Amino acid sequence: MTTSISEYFIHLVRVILNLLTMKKYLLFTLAYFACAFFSLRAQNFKKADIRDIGLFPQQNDFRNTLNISGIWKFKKDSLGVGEKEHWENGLSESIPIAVPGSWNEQYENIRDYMDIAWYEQNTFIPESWKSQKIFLRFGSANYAAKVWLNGKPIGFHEGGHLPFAFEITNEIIWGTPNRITVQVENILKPNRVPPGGLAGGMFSNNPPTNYDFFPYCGLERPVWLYTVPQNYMSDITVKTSIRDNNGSVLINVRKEGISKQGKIKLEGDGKVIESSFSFTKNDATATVNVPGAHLWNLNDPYLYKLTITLQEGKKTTDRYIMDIGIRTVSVTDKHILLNGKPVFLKGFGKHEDFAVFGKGTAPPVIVKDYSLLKWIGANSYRTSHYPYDEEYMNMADKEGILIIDEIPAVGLYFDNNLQLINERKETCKQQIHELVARDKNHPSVIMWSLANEPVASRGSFNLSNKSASDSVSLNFFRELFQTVKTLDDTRLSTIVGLQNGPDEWLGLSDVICINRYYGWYTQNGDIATGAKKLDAELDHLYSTFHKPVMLTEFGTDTYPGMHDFQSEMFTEEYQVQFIKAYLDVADSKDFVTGMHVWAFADFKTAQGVIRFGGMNWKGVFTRDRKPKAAAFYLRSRWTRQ
Ligand code: GCB
Repeated sequence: MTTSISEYFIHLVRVILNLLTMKKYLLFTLAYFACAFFSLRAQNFKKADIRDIGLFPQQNDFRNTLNISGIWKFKKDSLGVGEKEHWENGLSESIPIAVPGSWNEQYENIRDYMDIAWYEQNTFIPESWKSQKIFLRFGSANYAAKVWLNGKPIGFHEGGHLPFAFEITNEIIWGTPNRITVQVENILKPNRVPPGGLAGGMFSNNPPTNYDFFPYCGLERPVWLYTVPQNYMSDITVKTSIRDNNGSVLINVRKEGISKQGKIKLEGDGKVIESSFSFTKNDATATVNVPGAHLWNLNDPYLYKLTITLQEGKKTTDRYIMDIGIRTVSVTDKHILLNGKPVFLKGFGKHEDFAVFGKGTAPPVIVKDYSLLKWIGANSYRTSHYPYDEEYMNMADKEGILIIDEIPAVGLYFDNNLQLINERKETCKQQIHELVARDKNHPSVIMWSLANEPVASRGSFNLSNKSASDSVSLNFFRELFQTVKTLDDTRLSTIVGLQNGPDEWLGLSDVICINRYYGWYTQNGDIATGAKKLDAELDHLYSTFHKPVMLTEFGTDTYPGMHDFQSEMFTEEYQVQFIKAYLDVADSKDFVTGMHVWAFADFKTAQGVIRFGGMNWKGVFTRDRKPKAAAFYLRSRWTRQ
């Protein structure tokens, strides 16, 4: 067969076209694999597993801990180039930053920086840890965090005030420092909890939060390395009940690995009670009866020492020790009951907030706050508006202070954007799971708070009940209540309602919790009329719901040192008169089960016209914990026999 020149030419063109198409495919294939490679890399950021936060790191004969808080390296990433430039391989041109601590207060020019920043710390891992499983745990990272170890992606977590941990055993390099890199991102966004990045609204302010406290960010709680044995307890849940004089302690143990049995030792009141358990799959349950139990109470917060061990025959292979309180919490139509007896909650809504520390864990402030709570005669507080550092919870157990434990669901609103609403709902549910996992064994925690002041629509104090009764918002809250009740049937739960806010959601709560400011935000300067409005509303709420009612907030901005003879807003006298009027109204109603003054101490907010100097001045103590006149007034009233 002969080939003409023209045929040859056509063939050549075809070959070239084929090659070009192949090249196109080649390029396409290369691009595909590159994308797959990078997305695989992204997938390597494992979502933090809730099962890793149940047990706080513990140093004992089977477990080790190393607190790696201190001065870390820090670098802003306002252009968002860190990941592309692989900052996880070492931070250049960094500045020092304290961990724990909010970054906003540590330099004069990053107060309002709400974006991405990188942290780095380098540390050896002790040789003696080699045979164990090793975890890296963050008390919190506000708001979202990605973690690398020695340049390898380890995991991510979202949500600003709860702990997360990752196992890092296989990524450790022995005999040389290991580089821990954390990218923290705190862009204020409407789909987050709490929501931010919204213009206008009730808190038309800067930075644009949808809530009334400064959106501090960074690694705000301690960072730990810790170990557990290869076969270990990953969680312990303790529930207590009382019949007559006798206590009953129901213990659930969850394990990882091959252990089949364990032992329980409960020590207290001069007695030791021992018991044992066997696992079915990974879970074991045991009940310890405590005849004549020494109950955990407000004036006598008695704690038993509970030791749980895993056993292989006679050999102990893991141990966890915790303090537990035997007590019950319940509710009638008028009262909260502690150990079957009515308890009236006296105390405050608080904040984690202090100069320079921001929202960073500050142990001297924690101790000081408990000493002031005791001094003033308070018996309780609410962790408004997010979970606090774990040391607050440990102290509450020891000091006999009752806690209303709140998830960060402040500033929720229901517009027509279903997608945003659903994203926030899923985040709230995750936060409930994490909070219960973290705090379920604290006798001090008596109630879960699932939201503070949700509104039907943003932007006004005139909130229509119509949109609150729609199925979207009602189902939203029903789901949150269902979630918490399924996880914990031993405590109460509530959502905190806003003044002029809708009633519909309140009925889902075990205790009707409301924040009221008649005589402050409304009825300005007129405490007497404000108190009358409160009186009428309390009666209305009780006759509607037949449930105990509690004021979770009431107070006035009070500039320390400002005085007058006649009632005048912002003076110390006005704060005293306002608090007195509200407490008097509450005393006249047998269904009011608690009064929490807003707030314990002055605290930093975003800037706006109602926040002079970027501060909320409703503290009964100043930000540096000095008493205003109201502190002495409350002490005289709350310590009276
Ligand atoms: C509220 C909020 C709280 C505010 C307070 C106030 O109702 O729950 O976060 O700080 O009022 O002082 O306006």
